[in-house]
Amino acid sequence: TALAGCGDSDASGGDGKIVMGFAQVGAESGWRTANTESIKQSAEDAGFELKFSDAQGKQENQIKAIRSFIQQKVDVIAFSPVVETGWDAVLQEAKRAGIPVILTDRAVDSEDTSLYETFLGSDFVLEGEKAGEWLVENAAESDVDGDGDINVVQLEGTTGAAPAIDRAEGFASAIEADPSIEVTASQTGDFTRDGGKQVMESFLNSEDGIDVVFAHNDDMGLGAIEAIEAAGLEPGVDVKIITVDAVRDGMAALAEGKINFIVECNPLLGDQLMDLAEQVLDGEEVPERVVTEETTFTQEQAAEVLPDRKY
Ligand code: GZL
Ligand code: ZN
Repeated sequence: TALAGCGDSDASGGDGKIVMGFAQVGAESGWRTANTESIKQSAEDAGFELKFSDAQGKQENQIKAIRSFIQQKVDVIAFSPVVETGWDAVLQEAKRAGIPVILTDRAVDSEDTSLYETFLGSDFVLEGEKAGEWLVENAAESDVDGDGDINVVQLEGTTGAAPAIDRAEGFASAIEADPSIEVTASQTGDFTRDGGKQVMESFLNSEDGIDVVFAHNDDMGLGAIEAIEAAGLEPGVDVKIITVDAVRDGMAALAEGKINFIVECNPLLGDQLMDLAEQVLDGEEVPERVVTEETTFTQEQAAEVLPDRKY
């Protein structure tokens, strides 16, 4: 139309395209890679102009990216906050600039929910509960050393990140159902394979009678598998492993019996994000919270679905 792109000052692409600034956490895991691909593909499919930044896991980089999106006067800002705290100031700046913000994947702890339009992402407490419930249901065969106690070591996600905090909380509440299950050691592996491997190596040296590993994501679980095999033990048999995400590499390990149970965390948020952004920019009401659809997988189920997995 004649008016489109008539030198309007804001960053909306010359041809009237919606411009979205997306501040991503980083590229720490298979989940994150799949999430980034989904955001980029969905932006293209929706005809958005996407300005994308990768913060390498640093909050100050995400804040810088959001500030730059504000300067560029993008139409809408979306991001996955690497940790829950420390966002109020920059979100106030976006609000003053009249730029709507959509949270995806991870949450912020801001009391003021007027600082963002909606939060699209998984229920991480429920994910932790699903992991704990599986262990309670499979307690008998999870006491690998037969000492009557089920000793769990926990590989935590990034310290301060909503999925790490909430998965630990959900898992702890679910295993209260069986007092013989106890988390005897817990440390962050920062959601990376290397982190999971290093922490698992130290647990194998310092902890006696490890029966189960609960890793907050597949990548740390895959790192733990390397450490367990290096110690001459058989993952999935000598040590049971429960993880979260269900990315391809995790599902392959589950299908081959090295992992025992995976709780899915769906990274494919792109289409829903673009729909929500359009609704917000059209001035439509959007729900304050949109919870992602996701399920769980046993070893048998993984073998069945692996060929069709998109990520
Ligand atoms: C969860 C997401 C987590 C994944 C990890 O929604 O924030 O971050 O579980 C990723 O794999 O690093
Ligand atoms: Zn035991």
